[in-house]
Amino acid sequence: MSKTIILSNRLPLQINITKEKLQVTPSVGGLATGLKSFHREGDSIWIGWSGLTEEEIPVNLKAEIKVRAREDACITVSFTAEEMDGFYYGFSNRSIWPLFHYFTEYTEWESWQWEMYKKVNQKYADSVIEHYEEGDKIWVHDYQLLLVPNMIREQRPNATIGFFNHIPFPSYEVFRTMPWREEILNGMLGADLIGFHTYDYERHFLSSVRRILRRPVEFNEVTLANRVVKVDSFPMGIDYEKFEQTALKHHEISEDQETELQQRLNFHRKKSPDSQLILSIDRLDYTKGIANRIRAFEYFLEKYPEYIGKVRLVMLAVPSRSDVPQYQLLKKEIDELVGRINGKFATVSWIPIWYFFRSMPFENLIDLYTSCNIALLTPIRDGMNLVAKEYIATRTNQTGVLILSEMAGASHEMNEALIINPNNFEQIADAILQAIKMPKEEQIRRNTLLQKRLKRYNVVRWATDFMKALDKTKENQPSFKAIHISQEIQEKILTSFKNAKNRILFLDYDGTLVGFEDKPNLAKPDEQLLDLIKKVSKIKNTKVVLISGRDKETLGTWWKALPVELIAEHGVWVRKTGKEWQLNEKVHNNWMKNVRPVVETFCDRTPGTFLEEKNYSLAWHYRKADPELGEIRANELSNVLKELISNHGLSVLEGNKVLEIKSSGVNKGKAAGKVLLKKDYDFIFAIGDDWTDEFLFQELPENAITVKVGVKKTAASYYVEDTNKVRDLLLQFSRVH
Ligand code: ADQ
Repeated sequence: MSKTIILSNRLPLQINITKEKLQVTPSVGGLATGLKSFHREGDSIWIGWSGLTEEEIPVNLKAEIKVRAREDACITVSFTAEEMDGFYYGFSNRSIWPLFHYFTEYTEWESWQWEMYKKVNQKYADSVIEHYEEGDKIWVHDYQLLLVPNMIREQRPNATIGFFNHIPFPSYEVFRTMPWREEILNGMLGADLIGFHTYDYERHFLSSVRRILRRPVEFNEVTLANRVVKVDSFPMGIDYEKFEQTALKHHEISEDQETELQQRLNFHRKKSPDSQLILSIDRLDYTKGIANRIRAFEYFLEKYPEYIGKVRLVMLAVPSRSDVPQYQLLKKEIDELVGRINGKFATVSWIPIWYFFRSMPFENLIDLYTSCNIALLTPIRDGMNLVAKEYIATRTNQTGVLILSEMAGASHEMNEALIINPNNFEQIADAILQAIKMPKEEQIRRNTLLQKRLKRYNVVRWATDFMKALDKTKENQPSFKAIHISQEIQEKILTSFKNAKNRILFLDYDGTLVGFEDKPNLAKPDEQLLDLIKKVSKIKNTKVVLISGRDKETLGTWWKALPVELIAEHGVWVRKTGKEWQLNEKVHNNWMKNVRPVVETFCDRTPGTFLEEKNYSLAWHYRKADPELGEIRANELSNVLKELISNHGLSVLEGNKVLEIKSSGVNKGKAAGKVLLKKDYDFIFAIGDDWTDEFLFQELPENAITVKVGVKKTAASYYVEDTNKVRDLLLQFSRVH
């Protein structure tokens, strides 16, 4: 039976060795906590790092670790300390993490760390391959493994691969600063489905793909040479029931069963019943805005001194990544801040901040969530922030106020919280005041709505939705009617080529025989291509027709010496083999004087675009423009032109990064039809890459072999990936005879 392979940097369990004995504890952190429930309920295995380096594992415990992990359907991957240093503490946490959270001043670019990142990603990918069976689904998680999807794809081209990014994806302007940006994007695009927490992250990613890789992006789909990758947002939920049920039980336990922490909390509550506890929980990370939060709390006490002695900040910070210098500095900064503020405001019976720097067992988290009537979460950037959701889930009597940063992904779904800007102390101080004074009915009203939403979209629903969408990506792929020319199909085509008596080949030029250049005149045929076409056109009873939107002068010059027929400007001109150019259609160009100035204004307003004038058509090229602006302006120009030229027998052709205005009656299909009338061909072949070639595919008789270059919607029967494949196919033709 097929299974799901979950892959993340860390396993949901952390293995430690004390006195030669294994100790297994659950891992802390959003990903592990969230995904654990999905893993438990489904048929899946989880591959990841155990938390111990190879050096730390005594030989006699190696097997035991594997067995222990297997009990929880986990598979360990092991790394040396050096690998972890470069991959995890290095590139993951000194390059990607700060960059993706907009802390560009903290980013380091060390090529040895990048090399280690690649190496370790490859190890993870290899481990997946080792456990992969046909039909399995692979779900890769987070920023440490950005290269893995494509590494798996290279070894298992048909695998179903999903990728989810748990942290923000930064705007293009920030992402572009990364030295290995192409590699990172291509790595992620190895997946069939890429998920983010919010639409903004999705938008930023697509924008980077479009601008950096210059890949076509339509809505939320990226078209690659032979696949389409879907990108979507799936806001991660929590195991709502677990938090709700534990909180309900927590309220029922007798005093003597309470934890020590709960007893202390109760003691303080009894001593001053009007006092308020403000909770703050995070990993100790500079993105979480912990220092800002403390300063804002200080500002609150200064602005509203009547609350001195009545409000307390309960701050829990989990140690994290302590091998990275910024985290050590942050620890120092927080220690000092807490010390300074406690020193400044403390009275004999009250201190303003209770600070815990440690990981806490689950029941203590519940003690805190249920005992604090305000939660203050002020990240500067946060992919989602699950603590906000956990806090709301534990408020079983619906009281309590959540103050949440607008920079957390969770703020998009939690509008009923008090949403603040983490850099605006004034606003935070006022939000604390508002929270303290908020009537119970209002708290209940807000939390009821929040709880309803969080309960419905819990972590299992999140994971199920992602997996369903992943299945759909495979269903959607064959919606391209065209079939890929495999080795087997190629053989069949070659056989009918060989057996035919009269052959004709219609070949588009740009994007088919040659790749695109920034300027059209740079895409001249190279020697290898000229040689190849010469060979094919010399085969007996074989006619080669180059059919293009290009002007007759350029085509004529480039293909002067070859025995091929040329069709220029989409069919306006024909040059039979060895003859002069002839007008093929009755067209006029007196409309150009009215249309040219309109196109010119678009050239002026859109840097990188230019106008190409042909004899009977005008083409506006926007390949070199900023991709997003180019698309917007192309759409705008197309609409303007359609209005301008209506009833003039003209049409606007939308080609590959070009808009062309020409006579309506002229197209490649019509031109090819005329050529076919002259002779009875028993092998008709046509190949092209863009929209203008669709006329050709549609017009040709049913038995014609029509081939699209690239994966796009098409009327052609077959497709090949790129121009290299086209040349390869032509080479095979030339070798048949
Ligand atoms: P994190 O940055 O780890 O996750 P978060 O989403 O808040 O942040 O999750 C923290 C988790 O750790 C929570 O489940 C919480 O209960 C637990 N936790 C916190 N303090 C603890 C303590 N002292 N002891 C024990 N457990 C503690 C990353 C991204 C987030 C994203 C998640 C999930 O940075 O933005 O929400 O992944 O995608």
